[in-house]
Amino acid sequence: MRHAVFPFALCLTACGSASAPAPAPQRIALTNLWAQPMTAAADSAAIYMTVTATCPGDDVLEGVSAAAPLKASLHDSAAVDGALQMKPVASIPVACGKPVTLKPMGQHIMLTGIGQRLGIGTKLPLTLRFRTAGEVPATAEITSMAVLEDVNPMHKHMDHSGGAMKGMGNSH
Ligand SMILES: [Cu+2]
Repeated sequence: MRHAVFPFALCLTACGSASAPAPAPQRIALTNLWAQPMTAAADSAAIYMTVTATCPGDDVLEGVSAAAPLKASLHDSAAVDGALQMKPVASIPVACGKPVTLKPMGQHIMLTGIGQRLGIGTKLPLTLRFRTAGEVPATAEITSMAVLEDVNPMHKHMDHSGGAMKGMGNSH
């Protein structure tokens, strides 16, 4: 009668966890993903999205990574003396049921180390790390070539490079 036992044995390994009640897992929804270059050279990008955590239970976006040699980090922006400045932040809280929107002039994900000029349609894969939900993969696409002005004085040395003027846009 081994053939009658066999399916049961299969289920012990494949279905065993079904009987163990577990709390509903935290779920994270990422919507409206998009990105734009952050410098005139268009070799770094800011990534934006709306992050929603399901209830119950709040979550915290604690980190982000991208495939080497790209570097991804969480950033916030503030206007200081009329100029936009960005600084790294350790985490971004996401209260359950209250979407958090990463957007220009605000919180965003910074991607550097790209090493080539980005264009419309470039896809940027990332992994977001949440305290409760764990790792959540995401892909943002470059949909705007507008470059925020006065992002960071250290970027100005790139302005002389070929093609940079196109990236600066038509300010008039
Ligand atoms: Cu930034």
